Amino acid sequence: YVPDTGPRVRVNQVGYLPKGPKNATVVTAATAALPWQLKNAAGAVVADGQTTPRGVDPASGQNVHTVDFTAFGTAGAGYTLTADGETSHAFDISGDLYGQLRSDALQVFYVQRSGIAIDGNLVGEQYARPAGHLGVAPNKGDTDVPCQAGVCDHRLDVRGGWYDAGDHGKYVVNGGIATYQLLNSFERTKTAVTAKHGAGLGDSTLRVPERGNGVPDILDEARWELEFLLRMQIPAGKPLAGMAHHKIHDQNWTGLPMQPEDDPQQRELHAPTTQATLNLAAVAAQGARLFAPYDAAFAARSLAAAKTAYAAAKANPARYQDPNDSTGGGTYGDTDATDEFYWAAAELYLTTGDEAYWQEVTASPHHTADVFTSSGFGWGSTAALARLDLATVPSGITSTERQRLRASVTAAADRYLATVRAEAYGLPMKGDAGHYFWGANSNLINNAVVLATAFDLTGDAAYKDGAVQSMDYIFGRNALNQSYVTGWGEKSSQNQHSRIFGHQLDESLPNPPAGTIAGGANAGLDDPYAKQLLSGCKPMFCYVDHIDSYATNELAINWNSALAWIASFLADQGDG
Ligand code: 9MR
Repeated sequence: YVPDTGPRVRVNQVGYLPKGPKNATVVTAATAALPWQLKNAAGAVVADGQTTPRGVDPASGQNVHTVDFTAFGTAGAGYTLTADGETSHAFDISGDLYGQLRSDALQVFYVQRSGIAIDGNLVGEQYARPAGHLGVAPNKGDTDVPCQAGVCDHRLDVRGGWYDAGDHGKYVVNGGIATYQLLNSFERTKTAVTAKHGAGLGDSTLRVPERGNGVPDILDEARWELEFLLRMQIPAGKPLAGMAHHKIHDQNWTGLPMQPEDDPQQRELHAPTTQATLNLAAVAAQGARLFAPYDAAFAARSLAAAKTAYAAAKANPARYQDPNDSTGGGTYGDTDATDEFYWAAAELYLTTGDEAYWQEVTASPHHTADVFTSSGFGWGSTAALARLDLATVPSGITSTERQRLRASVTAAADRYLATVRAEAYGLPMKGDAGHYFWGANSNLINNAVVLATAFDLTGDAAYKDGAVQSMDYIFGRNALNQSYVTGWGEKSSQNQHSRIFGHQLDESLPNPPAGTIAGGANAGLDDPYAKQLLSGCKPMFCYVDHIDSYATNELAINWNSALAWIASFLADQGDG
């Protein structure tokens, strides 16, 4: 199988910010420097120079050169870059490049909502659908869900929330990080100098049915999941009260495509876990401080649930998810809850200022550890979420301590910058197979989030440029010449694994909407379709835009939350 990778000059197909970094990669057999030319839409050469030979790139196996045309900053549409007789896809240079991406990345959460009809007036008629999983036949529904055999005797109403990904499962662990990233995108606007006080995330800015209710739209979207997470908590009086069920999904896997309202399977609650309980504690605490100005009662309810959850986790510190619990839904298994304890304690401290939670924070082994790994944070490694909030959210932390926390963020950012510079495709992810795993597009974006946060903390433009440049990979500056975000770039992913958006299987159904990011290249080839098609692939080639390849081409809320966060940051950099 030889993928069509188009022109050998690889650019960010969306484009470049006028004052931002502008880099490209050329795939060539040449070993000596080559001339390059930047042309405007009329074909006139507006800049030129010499490439920098980079040798063989381990991630792609290709001999490559890089081009740096940062010095050219004239806004316009339809630029192309030519080198070695090849001309890149066309791209823009514009300060307004990413404004719409913020809104597109966030509309994906709305179309993933469970338990509510999707309004075509908001997102387009092709995405309109009836509410799913409300107990209307053939659904068994999420309104009165029993536990798996032997797990519990109660039933819960766990309607709402977002479908996790291409499946119809709802997982507290993954809902946690996704909700955190939406809430954090909003919280950032309170302190980040470039965030322009939440422009683009406020009321009536996004495609949500709650627009116009006086609450910032991104909080409305996050609340849809937060309410679901609160419903997953075991009520007082029941065994393990205060703990959160790990997940709820179908008894057996359903096929593709499958609309939520057509799902006939029995839904079941799975055993509570320490990690799920701490995810709930963390985001309910975080939500409590952010909702306080808009809905004091909801904020109080969230905070109470967070405190109860934290106490329940302390009493049950090692109830881990069964690694074999993968029939009908994913596992989200994790055998270390210390990072979730750190995260939950940090959020509870930041919301309450309570000394007891600060003691929990400082007692955590993560508090003095380096929490930023080269692989980036994700659903199973959440200590970085705590650290980023401790470093950015105003609190009573002493200035010496805050300085230490902030220095840990900039030290990590320095390492990611070094990787961006070392990688011939300019991404903050190292080039060996071990870094290209399931969903790694989100991990590399999360490294860009750390770079962006370092910029917010210091104002040092090198960090901003590193974050901006990191996204070139996502939008097409890669071995496959592939933009991983639907509708963004000349050649973008569109057949992400999804039961709802199954156009590739049924033409009457739409593709995922604009702003949907694919999991990305995964050297693990963890699905049969990728395995048979791509065996032997170099890491950056281990991707196919086919609906069957769930391990390289699924959509997921925790991946889109990373995109939404960075999109909001990028949109704020406008003319920067
Ligand atoms: O994103 C998850 C990835 O980190 C794991 O390696 C993978 C296998 O356990 O599962 C991914 O999560 C999937 C979840 O289990 C079920 N819904 C779809 C998720 C995205 O593929």
